[in-house]
Amino acid sequence: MKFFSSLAAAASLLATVSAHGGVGVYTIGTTKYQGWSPYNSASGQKSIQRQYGSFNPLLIADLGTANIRCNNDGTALGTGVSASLAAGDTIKTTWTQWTHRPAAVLIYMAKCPSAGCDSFNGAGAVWFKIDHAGLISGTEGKGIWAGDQIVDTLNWTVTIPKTLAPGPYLIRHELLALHQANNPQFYPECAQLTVTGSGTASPPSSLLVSFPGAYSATDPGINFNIDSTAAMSATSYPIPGPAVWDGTSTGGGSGTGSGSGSGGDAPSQPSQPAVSAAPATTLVTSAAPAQTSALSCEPVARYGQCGGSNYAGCTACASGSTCTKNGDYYSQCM
Ligand SMILES: *[C@@H]1O[C@H](CO)[C@@H](O)[C@H](O)[C@H]1NC(C)=O
Ligand SMILES: [Cu+2]
Repeated sequence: MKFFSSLAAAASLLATVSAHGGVGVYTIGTTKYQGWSPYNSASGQKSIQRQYGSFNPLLIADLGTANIRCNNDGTALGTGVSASLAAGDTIKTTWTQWTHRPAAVLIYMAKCPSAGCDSFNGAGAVWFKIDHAGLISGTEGKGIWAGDQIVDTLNWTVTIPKTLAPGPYLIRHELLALHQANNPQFYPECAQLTVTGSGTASPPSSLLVSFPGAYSATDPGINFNIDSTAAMSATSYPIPGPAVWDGTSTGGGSGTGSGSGSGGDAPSQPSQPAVSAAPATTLVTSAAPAQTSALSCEPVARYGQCGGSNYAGCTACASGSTCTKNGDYYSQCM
């Protein structure tokens, strides 16, 4: 029954990877920077993105570990590459894949030592939040989340505060998936930036947090049950971590708190395109059904896995998408 066993293997592999993703590309102006390829050998890879090991989520049990900083390995150092941009510029991140609609987007930065980010592991109360978005409209249980935009477009755009003092910074993009009751999934990833410009601002110490440390398993946005009765009527979601730094209050000031756990829900940036409630299947365009009849397997839907050296499933993509290599171990219909 080789057919069935390989089908089952393919199905379980798909179940493992299809839901998760990482930032595959950072776009700054017209320049695209490739993210780390977690399914490729680390040896010889160069990326502005810090090394990580898989598309799998971190869980509550990982909150106290350094992995929560920049995924696993959370203390891995840089590979000598950083992206230059001016304060006030935007960064668009494109995830490789994403299927969890109830999810928050949280974006942090940390100033690196003046020598650069390469040898800085991000430890200490150095992180400040520059953007976050959670529930966009409706109720927690049935509403539209920031994760809907990631599912529908795979993109998020953030603006570097234009008052930010120049220098080397890490930027940490995090997706927080909330689809499982009381079992949040964290997908943090870090990249190295060189910020230019004539800004002089830095956030006050009251808004600086550390990873681990910024989140607690008891934070209401983390100890969260999307299936609860309360979630069916609650129209705001308490995003974990500090308030977003608006770029005006500056460091060295009168910070008093620890900076963590305020659950600040500052308005998210208005620059994001509106998200719609359309199901993910609308992304699969149905153009020419021509060659499918010649295939002996069911074509893989967009964003599904279609190749990789340990992959045993169908290598054809549904019409409208093409199989795109993302390292030797992972190809995806895009
Ligand atoms: C997402 O960003 C990529 C890369 O810039 C772009 O090609 C694509 O059109 C964007 N998708 C949407 C839906 O905006
Ligand atoms: Cu997932």
